[in-house]
Amino acid sequence: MTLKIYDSERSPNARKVRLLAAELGISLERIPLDFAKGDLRAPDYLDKNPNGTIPTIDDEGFVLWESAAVLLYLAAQKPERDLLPRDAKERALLDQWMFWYAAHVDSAFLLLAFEKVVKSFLGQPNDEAVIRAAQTRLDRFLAVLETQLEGKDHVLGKLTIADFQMAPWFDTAPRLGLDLSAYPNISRWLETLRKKPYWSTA
Ligand SMILES: N[C@@H](CCC(=O)N[C@@H](CS)C(=O)NCC(=O)O)C(=O)O
Repeated sequence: MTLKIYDSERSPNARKVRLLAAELGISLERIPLDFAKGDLRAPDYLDKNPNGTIPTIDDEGFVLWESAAVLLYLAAQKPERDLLPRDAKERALLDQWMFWYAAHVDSAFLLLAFEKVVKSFLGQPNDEAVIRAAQTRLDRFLAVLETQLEGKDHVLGKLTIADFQMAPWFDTAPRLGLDLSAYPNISRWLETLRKKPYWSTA
């Protein structure tokens, strides 16, 4: 199986997929796209992913975008690794945290990254109101994750794809000006994941 990923070193959303693929031993053919050169707006790419975002995967002609959907797809290729619970209630809890993160946290991280990283790269001024709104949302919802991680090594206790969905944005926290010291459980969880041999290279 040759699984292509349309990718960028700079993208935490693409990194979610690279990290999970490394954990599962799935090899990826990486196709790097350059934001600055307009690769994400090229007609050929928009045919694959009309959102013009990354990641997108192409598995022998099966094209899939949205990082959470890609994580679910990859984990389903290796059921024996048990990163996607089979028990209905455990699976429902996984879905709860995956949807929760996508709705509340991922979107706030994306806004912060756009304001603090992309705009400075483009030489555009920051919108302080957007930064404050993203920060307020993170303050609210990171407290929920902090409580969830109390006494646990992983979001659902044992390793699941929820960890891969969430951790890459936290790894970029310093670049976004986000101080994680107020979140000892999140910081501990991140340190546990960072011990994985592929974590710094995937
Ligand atoms: N919800 C999407 C978000 C994808 C996304 O926004 N990716 C960023 C990179 S981390 C991107 O492609 N940004 C370019 C743009 O919005 O034009 C996912 O999880 O895949």
